[in-house]
Amino acid sequence: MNSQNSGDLYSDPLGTATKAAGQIATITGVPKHDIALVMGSGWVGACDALGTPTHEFDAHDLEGFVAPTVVGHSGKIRTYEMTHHGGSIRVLVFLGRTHLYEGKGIEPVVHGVRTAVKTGCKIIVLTNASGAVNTTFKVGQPVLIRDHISLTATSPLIGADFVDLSDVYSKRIREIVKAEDPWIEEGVYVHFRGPAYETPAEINMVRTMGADLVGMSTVPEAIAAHALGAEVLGISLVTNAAAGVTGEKLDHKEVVAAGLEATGRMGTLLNGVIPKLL
Ligand code: 8IG
Repeated sequence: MNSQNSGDLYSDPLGTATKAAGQIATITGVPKHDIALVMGSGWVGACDALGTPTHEFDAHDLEGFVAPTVVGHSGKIRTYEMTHHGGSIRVLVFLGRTHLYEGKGIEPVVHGVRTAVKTGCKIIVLTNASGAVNTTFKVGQPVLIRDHISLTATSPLIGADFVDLSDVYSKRIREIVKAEDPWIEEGVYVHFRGPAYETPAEINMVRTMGADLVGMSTVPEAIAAHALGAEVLGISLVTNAAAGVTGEKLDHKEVVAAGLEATGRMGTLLNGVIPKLL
């Protein structure tokens, strides 16, 4: 992040996002993007299926972006041009994200999606890796996020912004994905702050609550994007059974490995779905 501007993100998050969006337009020469993708752990390789990016640059060169600290989150931004029915679709891709557990507050966590909306994106695709709370889910399986449970006691929204969250993960878009991949399952994603994984007791608690997937991201971004009027698609790649399910310990290296293994299938899914979303 450009340090003389770091205060702006916290005091004026939307103004900072607007400035960053202007910088993206200048760097890429693309005045308006249509769809943004946030590539979570294990998903970065999947965007190679979208073709050759027309531009790639470092997020932290833009107003308000912090350098990423997690393995598998490079902090690069790419722009792709895809076509559908002869028309051109501009896709903005964030390789990696900032998480609440990094301790910088919630503003950096949602700055990417806010910037994407300010570049013109009306659809935000949020990908992540997660642990399976639902014991029928298998490692390497993509799951459509149908709804979420937030257990972080924080929100990207401040003040009397009483946003309706009954269709955050757009039903319209979920139907398009299911038409593309009829076997894809849906689930409820629960957000814990981390960085520690859960205890087996916590996993049993959230299973009782109706959760299918557990992770440390996506929920604040979905809320921030929805509050700005964007439609959200959330897809989670199951990379481990949640704590206590198999009796094995959880290890971030396994998460990255499971993601690498699923790269091809996730790429095909994104490449098929993205042109149909607009
Ligand atoms: I990948 O089991 C991944 N991310 N909180 N718990 C939480 N986050 C995760 C998990 C998990 N697996």
